[in-house]
Amino acid sequence: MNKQELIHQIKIWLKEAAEKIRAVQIKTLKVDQKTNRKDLVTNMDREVQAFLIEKIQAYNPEAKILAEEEGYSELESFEGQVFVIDPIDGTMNFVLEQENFCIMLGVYQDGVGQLGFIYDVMKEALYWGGKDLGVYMNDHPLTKPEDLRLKDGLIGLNGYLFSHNRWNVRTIGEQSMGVRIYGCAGLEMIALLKGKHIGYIANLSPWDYGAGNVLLAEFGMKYSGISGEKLKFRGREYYIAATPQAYDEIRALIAAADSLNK
Ligand code: 2AM
Ligand code: CA
Repeated sequence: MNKQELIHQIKIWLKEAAEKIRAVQIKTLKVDQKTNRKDLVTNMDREVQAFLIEKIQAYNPEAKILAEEEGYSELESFEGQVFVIDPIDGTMNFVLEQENFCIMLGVYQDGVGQLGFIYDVMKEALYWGGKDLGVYMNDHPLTKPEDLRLKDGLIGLNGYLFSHNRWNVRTIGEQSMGVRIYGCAGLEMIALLKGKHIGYIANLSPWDYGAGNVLLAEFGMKYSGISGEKLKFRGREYYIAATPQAYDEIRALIAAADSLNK
């Protein structure tokens, strides 16, 4: 199957998965806690993941899968074709708001990002694209955002980092035009891709950044671990993504906080 055909298939899978989620009666949803009372999983997270894995395995039985739920959360090797899946990104929003959550899927080949898909389920807006393909919202091409500075735009943060002022984020927020906290990595990635935010700092797992990074790279955005290191794609880690200028400014403010703490 060529790349265009794979893109076509993935869009069909994601639309079908989104329809399943939109059809859920929220009262019948089974909600469980994972590591703590704020870390939730529902039967829909599990069902959507199983649905996508079944489609991927029918398409390529050799493909490897890295996904949030049920024993797919670590991979030994990224050789070959790897699908990175978050069946519901923003589960808390799904449960409490019934909006502001995404389905995310990234396709990697030998560790290199090829395709990324972020589906804002309730808005029926699919952001997708990939290496040398551009980035689209449904059928409309997006324009590469301007390389704005930190002082010229909004920054997305994760609530925990902000309330604990980890990594100097209060100063970073003050130097920006303002802080936004969406509680959904996919929506933060979308805001960056549309040029509505200039940066995002959070504590993320590989399925939270796997799809988004492919799209950010296509638009020349920078991303890394908190000290500029390559992302590990294993476990949760601190994450920065930003326009190239804002990225360098954010990194300098984080480094300043680091040296103060030593
Ligand atoms: P999730 O809903 O798929 O877990 C919230 O700040 C963002 O961080 C969401 O995108 C959320 O994705 C992600 N996240 C990753 N690990 C998390 C965890 N253990 N608890 C809460 N949010 C988590
Ligand atoms: Ca999830």
